Amino acid sequence: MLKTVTATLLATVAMASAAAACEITLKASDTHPDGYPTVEGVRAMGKILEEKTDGRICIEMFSSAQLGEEKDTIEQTQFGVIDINRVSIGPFNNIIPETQVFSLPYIFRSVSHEHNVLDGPIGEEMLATFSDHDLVGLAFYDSGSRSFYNSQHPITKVEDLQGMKFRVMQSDVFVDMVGALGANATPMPYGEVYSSIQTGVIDGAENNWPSYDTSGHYEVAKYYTLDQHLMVPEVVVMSKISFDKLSPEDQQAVREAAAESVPIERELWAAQERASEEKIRASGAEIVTEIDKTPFIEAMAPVYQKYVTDAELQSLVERIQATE
Ligand code: GTR
Repeated sequence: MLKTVTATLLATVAMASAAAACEITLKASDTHPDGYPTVEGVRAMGKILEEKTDGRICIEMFSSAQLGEEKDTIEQTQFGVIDINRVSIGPFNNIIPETQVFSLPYIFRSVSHEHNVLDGPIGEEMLATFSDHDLVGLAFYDSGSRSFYNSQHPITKVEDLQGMKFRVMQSDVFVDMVGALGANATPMPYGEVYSSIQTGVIDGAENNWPSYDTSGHYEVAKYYTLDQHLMVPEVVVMSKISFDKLSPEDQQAVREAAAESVPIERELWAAQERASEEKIRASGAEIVTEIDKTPFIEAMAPVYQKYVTDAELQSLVERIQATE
């Protein structure tokens, strides 16, 4: 008993002194709950950052959209109210045109193709585009591929989507993507999707296995078709206002901590993807795995035409396609 009390006391003292040692606490936001790979990725970044700065700089994670839905948290990050934000690239599309290229359907051929792009010069250039928008792009995290799910019936071909209503992230690219498939898109915040499916405002949405699982959407939309139309990377950004307050050494420590958290998040991601798939399959959801993607890919031509509007974006698309 005494031993337990002593241990608890020691742990409390250790925690208090660790907290006291933090001269700067960076406020971080994520829409996902504790345990989700992106949330734990940023927490790992925080631990690395503490080590690099002898405990002077800490990260406090506000998970489960405690600080708001993604679009609002991006604004708060630009204003310096939130210091670090882990968001999908999608909600940046209407602010930073270059990010639309990473949001084009079927732009990435596979996870390894995506990693090769993100880990190379194109990834660096994409992170740099954030600096014109009061943000500092720090790192990309994995988020697998997104597919359609709905409450009505299994989708086995493009025609099955005709006239259906799908929620998309708040980005014009995704509205046009759904339109090109003959369905109707409703952009809305992630947190409103569950009740919107439940009440029939929309027929479904689209996401990866872990989000389909942890949002509970599979409970109200049990038909999931692995058409894998999108691979939208997650991104960790920092407020430029907060970043500029740090010394050059501390800025470097932040950049390194973010980079070093990438392989950790990737490992967590791979495990979570498997676990979520297993759980959802066991839940009785109807999964369409075998699907001819060619008609889906072909239907996306107008989306490329509309968004790849100048020579610069065209060259970016070509460089991505030419990456191994
Ligand atoms: C998830 C992503 C979130 C959020 C969500 C959405 O896959 O991790 O950041 O963008 O999708 O659909 O809103």
